[in-house]
Amino acid sequence: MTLNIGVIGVGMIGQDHIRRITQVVSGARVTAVTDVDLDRAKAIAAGLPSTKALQTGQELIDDPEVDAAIVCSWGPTHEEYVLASIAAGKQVFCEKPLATTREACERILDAETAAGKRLVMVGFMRRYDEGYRAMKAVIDGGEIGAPLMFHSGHRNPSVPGHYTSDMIINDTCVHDVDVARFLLDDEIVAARVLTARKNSLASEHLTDPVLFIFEMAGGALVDVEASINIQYAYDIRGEVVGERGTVELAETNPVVVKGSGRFGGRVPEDWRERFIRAYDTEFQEWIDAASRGESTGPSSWDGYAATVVCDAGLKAMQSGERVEISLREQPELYRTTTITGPTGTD
Ligand code: NAD
Ligand code: ISE
Repeated sequence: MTLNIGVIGVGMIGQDHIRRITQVVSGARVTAVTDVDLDRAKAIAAGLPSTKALQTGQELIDDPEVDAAIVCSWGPTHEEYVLASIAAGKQVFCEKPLATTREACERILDAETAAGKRLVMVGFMRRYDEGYRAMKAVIDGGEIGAPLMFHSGHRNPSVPGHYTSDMIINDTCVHDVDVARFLLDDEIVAARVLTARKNSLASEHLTDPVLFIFEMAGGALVDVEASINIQYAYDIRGEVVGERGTVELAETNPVVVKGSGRFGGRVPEDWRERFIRAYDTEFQEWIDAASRGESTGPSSWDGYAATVVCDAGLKAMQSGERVEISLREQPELYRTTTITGPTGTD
């Protein structure tokens, strides 16, 4: 079976996912696209075989030639399209964030729970990265003992002009929030944010860098060093310290070059390069599951938890205080697939 996909929002990552679906992974084709910038949607459709440009996201979701939707529009618009996909009974892949408020995420949880089956996957692609998957296998295998701390580094060389002061938490650190829950298989119960001396290369309105600290329900601590103007490269770091050992992400460069009395290798330029294989795997697994009418990977619950933690992080950044976090009771629908891994389906 070939899965017919409709793409809502054909900006930077929407176009990258279209390239991936049409040129890299198998089992799917893009039959429809839409964007508030309709000219952009038409231009993208014109470059693809048998793809139409539709006026609205709702029209795309209702289209009989769309089996499943991908939401790559701006964060505040995600809720509407995810809810419409659930109402239509169609599988939907939603780029992060699932939605921008706790209330919006709860409306999605309610709708999906009422539908009685998982239909939503959230684009937390780090769960598909070989490095993070290998770290998780070591932790779950018990070799390093119970995890005590997770040190995460998320360094962006620069950020686009529209990036606002909140985004270091809810656009950038949201990935560290999800990967902490994934690696440690636990929920986050409190957060605080410390700000360092400001990077003089950051725009006036941005706070950069920050240390976002989480307390996990089981007592482990997580620190996320987030930088958004580090200049030299896109550098993602991670180390879990256990009771009797550690596991950390290796460098991603395939070779080490030695010369002129030095050694070194490439550090990725941006998130597209760093996580290229993770996005490919993420899409292949989503397409395979959606073709069977199933959902896989990070769920609405994971999207909800990440949004709630980021809200708390923003409060902590503004107040300088420790902020406690509570989630609603987890519906049964999410209990078998949450946190423990991206491969479980239901
Ligand atoms: P972008 O601005 O390049 O593209 C967004 C597109 O959505 C634009 O073409 C815009 O016109 C369109 N759009 C906005 N509102 C719309 C609506 N209501 N209906 C239809 N189209 C609409 O942004 P981007 O960088 O591609 O980011 C898009 C989403 O992907 C965001 O949620 C972002 O957080 C997420 N993202 C995820 C990753 C990741 O690593 N997983 C990386 C980058 C972006
Ligand atoms: C971007 O939106 C992403 O999702 C990237 O993965 C992240 O590293 C970056 O900081 C965000 O702005």
